[in-house]
Amino acid sequence: MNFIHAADLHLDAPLKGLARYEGAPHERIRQAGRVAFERLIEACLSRQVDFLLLAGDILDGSGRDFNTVLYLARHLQRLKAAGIEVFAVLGNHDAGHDLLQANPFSDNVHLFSSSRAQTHRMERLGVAIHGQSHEGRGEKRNLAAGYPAAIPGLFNIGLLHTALTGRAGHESYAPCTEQDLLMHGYHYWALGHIHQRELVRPHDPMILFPGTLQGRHIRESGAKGATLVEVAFEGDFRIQEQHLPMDQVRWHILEIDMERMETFNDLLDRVVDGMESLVNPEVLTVVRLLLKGRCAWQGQLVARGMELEQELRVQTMNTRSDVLWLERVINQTEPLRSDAPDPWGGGDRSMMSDPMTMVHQMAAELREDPVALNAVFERFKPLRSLLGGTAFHGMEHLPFHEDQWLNDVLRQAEWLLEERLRNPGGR
Ligand SMILES: [Mn+2]
Repeated sequence: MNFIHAADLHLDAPLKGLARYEGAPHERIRQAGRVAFERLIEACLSRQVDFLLLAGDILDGSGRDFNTVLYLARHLQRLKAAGIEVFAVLGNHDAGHDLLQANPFSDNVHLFSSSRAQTHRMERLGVAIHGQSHEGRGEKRNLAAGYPAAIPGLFNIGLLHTALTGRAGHESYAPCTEQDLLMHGYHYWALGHIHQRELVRPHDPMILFPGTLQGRHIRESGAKGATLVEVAFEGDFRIQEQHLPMDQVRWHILEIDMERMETFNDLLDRVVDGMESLVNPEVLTVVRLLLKGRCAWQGQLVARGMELEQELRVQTMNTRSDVLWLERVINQTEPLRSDAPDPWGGGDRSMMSDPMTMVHQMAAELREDPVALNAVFERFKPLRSLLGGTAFHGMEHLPFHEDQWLNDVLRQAEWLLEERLRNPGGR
C-alpha cells in the first residue's frame, strides 16, 4: 500500500515581498502553486497510489474564491477514474470556507467535519483514517485529544492540522503534545501547518509534516513538495517515507562573505559561481544574496545598493534567465573598525567629528528606546498615500512591526549618513 501526504497548498495565494522590476518572473511565480498542485495530481496517477491525504490549508482564504474551488474540484476528480480516494481536513486558512463546505467535490473526496473527529475505513486496504477539520481561523481546541482509539488489525492514520506545541514562525493552532498523538496507538500521523518539512518522529508512530507544496517567498526556501509513504506488512507495519519535490520555483539564500572581497569583479565572480551551483533545470531558481562580514567598501555598498543590485542582476542573468533569477541583494556588511586604516584615504575626519558624533548618538538613543524608534517609522506611513503606489512597489509587506527589521534599517541609515559625511562629494 502507498499514499501521498501533502499539506499547506495555499492554492492561488498572492506573492509576498518579491521586488518589482522589469522582467521579473512574477507570472511564473504566480502560477507556480497551480503547476505544483498539478504535479501532485500527476504523481498520484503515475505512482498509482491508493489514496491522497491533504492535511489542511488547501486554500489560502475562506473567501468566495469560486474559481480556485472549481479548479481544485476539477483536478481531484481526475483521481476518481484511477480509483484514488482523497482525504482532507481543513486548517486555519480554509476553515469555515463556504464553498468547500457546500461540498463541490466528486465522491472520491472526503472532507472531515469540524464538529467532531470522524473515521473513514477502507476495508480493501485495511486502513482507518481519523481526522477533524478546524472550525475557524483561530482553532484553540486540542483536536488530537478527541480522536478515537486505533482500530485493531488496521493501519491507523491520524490526519491533523496542528502546530504541535509550537514552531517558530507559525501560530499555535489546534495545539497538542506528541504524547496526545502517541496515546491513540496509530501508525502514522499525517500533519500539516508547518511549511518546513519535518520528520517529527521516525517510527511508532511515524509523525511527519510534509512542508508546503510550493515555497511562496524567501522564508520558504529549498525544495518543496509532498511525501510518498509506502507501507508493507511483515508481522508488523514497515513504513518508508520519501520526499517528492513538486515545486516549480525554488527559493535560495546565498550568503557571501565580503571580508576579503577586494574588487567588484571578485564579488561578481563569487556571485556567478554561487548562483550557478544552485541551478537545477527542473525549476526556476530564485536567489537572494546576503552580503555579510566586515568590509572595506561597506559605505559604498550602502550608498550604491540599488546600482549594485541592478549590475549584479544584469551580469548574472544574461544567459540563464529561464532557470535563474536574482531576487534581491541584502547588505548586512559592517564597516571596518574605526582603528583600521581609512579605506577612503585622507580626508580630514576631525572636520566631520561633530555631526558624525551626533548621528551615532541619535542612533544609539533610538536603539535603546524601541518606542521612539517605532514613532520614527510611524511617520513614514503617510508617505505611502502621498507618493502613490509606484514608489512603494515591492515594499508593501515591509515588516514595520518587527523590532529586528527596524534596527537593521536604523543601522543602514546610520552607515549611509556616515558615508555621506565622510565623502560629501561622492554618491
Ligand atoms: Mn496553517
